[in-house]
Amino acid sequence: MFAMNENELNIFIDKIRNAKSIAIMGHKNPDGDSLCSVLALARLIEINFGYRPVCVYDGNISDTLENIPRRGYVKYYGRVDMTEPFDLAIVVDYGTVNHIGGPMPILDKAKFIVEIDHHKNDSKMGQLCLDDENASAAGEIIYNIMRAAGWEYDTDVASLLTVAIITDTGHFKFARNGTPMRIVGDLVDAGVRIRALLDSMNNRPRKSVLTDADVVSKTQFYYHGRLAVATVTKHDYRNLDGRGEMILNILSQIKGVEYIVLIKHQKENQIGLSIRGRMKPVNDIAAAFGGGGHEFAAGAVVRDDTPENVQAKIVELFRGR
Ligand SMILES: [Mn+2]
Repeated sequence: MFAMNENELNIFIDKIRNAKSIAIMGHKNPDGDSLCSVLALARLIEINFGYRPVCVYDGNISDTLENIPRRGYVKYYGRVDMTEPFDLAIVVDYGTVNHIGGPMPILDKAKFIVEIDHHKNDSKMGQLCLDDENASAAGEIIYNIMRAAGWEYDTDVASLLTVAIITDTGHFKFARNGTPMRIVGDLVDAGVRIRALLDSMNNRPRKSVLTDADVVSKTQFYYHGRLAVATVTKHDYRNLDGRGEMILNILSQIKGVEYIVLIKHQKENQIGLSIRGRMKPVNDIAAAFGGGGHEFAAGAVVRDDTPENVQAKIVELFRGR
């Protein structure tokens, strides 16, 4: 397990203890790790320091996260008074400064910034960085801080950290080592009702799930079934939940499929592309459309083109692979 730097931890504790106002935020359109890490840290501060920090977000929160504990404690940035500087701003799981969005004025004015992140980032914004690139989730770092500091916690904290870790590791599939499993094992022993917690995330609107199923049923296959291309029409796009992760998931379960492309007609003159390779890289395909991402999961935004045209280009790019 990652060894928390005692000196840094003491500075963090000191900053919390002496702050009269604290704001905590993650990245825009928060995912399970970002949102739950923010709420877990806020609850830990409340329990251990008797002070409730302000939790802020920008963008949309997925329906799957509507039932997480303490969901009501995170506020849309437009409803937060950002005129007065906060003594302490804590930014969790943010990636890079471009992903902060609306709450940025809080960071511009804050008297002190602490960051807690597991993303690789060459221009850090924290004056104190409790980062760990080997952590599988920001929730894992929060857990390590909690343990190293000997903080008290409750079932809400334990449940939030569990959701953070399980979602960011894709139910442990992307775990970088055994630590996330050990932490969740510990949290379950501490009282997390894992079955009820995960079931509470089955909360998508019917329309959204049925749209996914409809898009999947119209998938086209190329190169002896190795390439699957699905398209979300402009009409269906508004029913899509998030990036269409479920569609990509279902198609990746098909025997023989090696590459999956989802073409999303987001609006007039804008097409989003999600590209996945099951075991082979696809980031060069995204780059051909001016996009990027990870080796096996990449994307792009295409302007001034039709979905039919984009599909034809994609099929050509995969020729010979
Ligand atoms: Mn994360």
